[in-house]
Amino acid sequence: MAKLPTSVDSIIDQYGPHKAYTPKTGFQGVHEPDKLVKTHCCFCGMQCGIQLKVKDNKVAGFEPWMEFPFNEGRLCPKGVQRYLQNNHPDRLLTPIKRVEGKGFERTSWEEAMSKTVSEIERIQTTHGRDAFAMLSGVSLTNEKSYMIGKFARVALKTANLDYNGRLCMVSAGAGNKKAFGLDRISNSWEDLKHAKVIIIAGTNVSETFPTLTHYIWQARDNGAKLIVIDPRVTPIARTADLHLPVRPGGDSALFGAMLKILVDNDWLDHDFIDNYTSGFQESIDAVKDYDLAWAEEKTGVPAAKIQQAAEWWGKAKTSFLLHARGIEHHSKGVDNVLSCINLVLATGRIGKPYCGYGTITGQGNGQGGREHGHKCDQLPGNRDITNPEHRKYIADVWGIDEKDMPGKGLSAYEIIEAIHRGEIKGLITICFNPLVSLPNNNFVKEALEKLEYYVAIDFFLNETARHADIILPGSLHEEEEGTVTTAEGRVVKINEAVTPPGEAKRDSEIIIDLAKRLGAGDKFAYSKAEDIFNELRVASKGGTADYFGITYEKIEKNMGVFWPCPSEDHPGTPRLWEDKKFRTPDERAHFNPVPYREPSEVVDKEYPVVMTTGRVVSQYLSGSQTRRIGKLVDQYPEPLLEIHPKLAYQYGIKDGDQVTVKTRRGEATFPAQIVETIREDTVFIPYHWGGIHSANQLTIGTLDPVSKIPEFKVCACQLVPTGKMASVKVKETAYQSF
Ligand SMILES: Nc1nc2c(c(=O)[nH]1)N[C@H]1C(S)=C(S)[C@@H](COP(=O)(O)OP(=O)(O)OC[C@H]3O[C@@H](n4cnc5c(=O)[nH]c(N)nc54)[C@H](O)[C@@H]3O)O[C@H]1N2
Ligand SMILES: Nc1nc2c(c(=O)[nH]1)N[C@H]1C(S)=C(S)[C@@H](COP(=O)(O)OP(=O)(O)OC[C@H]3O[C@@H](n4cnc5c(=O)[nH]c(N)nc54)[C@H](O)[C@@H]3O)O[C@H]1N2
Ligand code: SF4
Ligand SMILES: [Mo]
Repeated sequence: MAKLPTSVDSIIDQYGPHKAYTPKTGFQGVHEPDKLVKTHCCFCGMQCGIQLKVKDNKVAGFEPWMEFPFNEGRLCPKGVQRYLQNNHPDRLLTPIKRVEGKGFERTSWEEAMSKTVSEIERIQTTHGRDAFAMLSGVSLTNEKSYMIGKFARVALKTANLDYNGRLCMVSAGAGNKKAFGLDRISNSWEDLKHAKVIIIAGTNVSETFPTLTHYIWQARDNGAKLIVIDPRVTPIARTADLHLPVRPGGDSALFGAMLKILVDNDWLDHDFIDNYTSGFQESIDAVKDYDLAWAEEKTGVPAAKIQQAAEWWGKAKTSFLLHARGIEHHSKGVDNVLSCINLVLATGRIGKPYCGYGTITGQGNGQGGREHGHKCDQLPGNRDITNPEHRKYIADVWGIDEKDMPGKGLSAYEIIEAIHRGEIKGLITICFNPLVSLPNNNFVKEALEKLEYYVAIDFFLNETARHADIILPGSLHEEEEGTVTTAEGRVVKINEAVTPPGEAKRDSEIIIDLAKRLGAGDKFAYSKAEDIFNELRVASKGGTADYFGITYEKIEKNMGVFWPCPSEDHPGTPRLWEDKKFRTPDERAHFNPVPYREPSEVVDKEYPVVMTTGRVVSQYLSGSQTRRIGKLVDQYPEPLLEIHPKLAYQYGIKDGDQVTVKTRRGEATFPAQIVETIREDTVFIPYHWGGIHSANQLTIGTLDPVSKIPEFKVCACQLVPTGKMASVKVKETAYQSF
């Protein structure tokens, strides 16, 4: 046995700063920190509070932040490991450039930036301004999101800016805007604890929002009935009173049939419908033929279960309906969302204590990042880039002529399609890994290879950036101050714990430098993050996402402020719609008729199995961050194909066998994990890997016509057992409960 080291320094010498471990202090307790910095987790939309331990300008561990009201110190496996990125050996420390035949070489900032600017100018002069596009991401703070929206329109002067939320919350956003005129969950999580019926549709909360399960369990302790709608018996479904194992793509039929049951039994809030909504009659006309037999056939859910769900929902005194990507990642994602909202409006359970509705926002700043002009059709405050008044207001804030502001651009996947067609020639990406995360990624790869110039800003060399000409080393979450808006609409403060290592720079410094070099320096004269936030406050003023009354001081004092917050003396709005004045033009909440549509690809003789994709607890998004963290990799090292024993038997597949999955887009091979927790006609593959392990080689690029979200959650596939065993030992279960 190796001799145990005796001092902290020798432990660090022997194992490296993050491997240091003593039985007494634990894995991360070795360093006596120089300081503890209160901030938030860099991963999902829960934005759990955490304290980072800083030693010698490095994040060396963490402590729980017990006082932060949402998570009260609780963290999930990703949250407790996130600190391992800061000093990771893969961290990009200098700009690098691709040299044909040689791979990547170190370059100077001056060369990297001047090359980038000259290529932007060359491409835009030759092919027009919109031939240079930008793709961004909402792991970035509100300040960076806002600034990137302004950068694209004022400095780069392109219409083609979009973001990774296009793959995430846009169906919910479009549904919310149609129905309520505003895009935010209606209540804070506190209200969830006291709701008597909770529907959770298409979200594996225990793995994707682990700290939220505490609230659901508290509701159950308080007597709530829990209904889970998912093709898999997810960990939360195992604790549910009712599980509806919907066939992927069937949700709007299910919700339509439930609406019909509410109407047939008069489980309706007539006062609310008559006085505060519009469009009820058209919506119920659209579902008049959706009887239980039809719904059972379309959804694969037994009629009795649909009836039971409708009855519990219909008779509930208080309720909460939550959904996430399971119902939104569809070519009818917006329809699915609207069919949920119809159930909420029919029973009038919104804008009251313990009665709430909303999507669970995915990425760390998925909420704030979708409000302040990061999207191809949007300006700050969730304003509309095609609306003349909105354009004028923002042009004035930015000090530009409204006529010089570009119009609506292409959405994320459409940008890739335009690159493929040769119309877009140049690209900047920041905080996005589209080669792993977009559907049909063989097509995405072809597109990337056609670019004349591509520059990526990231702290790791992700799969997409490998196609870049230049990569600029940006900053981690803990390396720049700012704010993010959590999934419940609470604006919280991200505090800088350390400065970027080596020659890496803060993301905002890189953007500001580029803006200066493109001749727009005077519009980006910020000296600190708070300057950007104060401009954002003014830009959002009067918009639906109004942050005007939020200041850094107020956030710190109250541990977050819920928007809308229109003035400095306003306390913020944890619960929306108490005044029943919706933000639609007629101030009513809108029902929307939802006629049922099939998914864009349905099973047939050639492709007889339904394929769906999603997440596991220990990996995050494209995996570029979590696939570098050893313990998370150990927990789930490679994607497994979840398959029901009956379907496996039909193909002669045994647990651990390698199975090739083929779709009309491509094929990939995965070890089978035989589980009884999935529908017999459906297989599930997590998508956090690139290259030959990527589930997105198989998925379909069909977009929702309104939200432009890709149909990640359903396509048709063939299964071909290869007769080989898996290369790694298959874990006993993909789930971990909390
Ligand atoms: N561990 C982990 N946590 C994360 C993330 C992560 O990558 N890893 N990402 C964050 C982000 S950005 C997001 S968007 C969220 C996503 O959070 P979720 O939406 O909870 O995650 P998914 O796994 O994409 O999908 C959820 C569920 O949808 C089900 N499903 C598939 N098809 C259908 C369908 O047609 N109808 C219904 N009703 N259900 C269906 C799947 O079986 C799956 O259990 O998670 C956030 N949190
Ligand atoms: N098949 C399938 N595909 C999916 C999904 C699915 O369920 N199924 N889900 C979709 C969803 S919901 C989402 S949100 C997308 C996400 O897809 P992506 O946005 O492509 O995934 P990320 O892993 O977040 O990629 C972000 C990159 O940003 C970098 N990054 C993170 N934080 C920062 C920062 O502060 N600054 C800088 N400069 N860089 C940063 C990371 O290192 C990483 O390389 O994937 C989508 N793709
Ligand atoms: S639940 Fe989300 S925010 Fe909280 S620790 Fe886990 S990944 Fe981080
Ligand atoms: Mo997401």
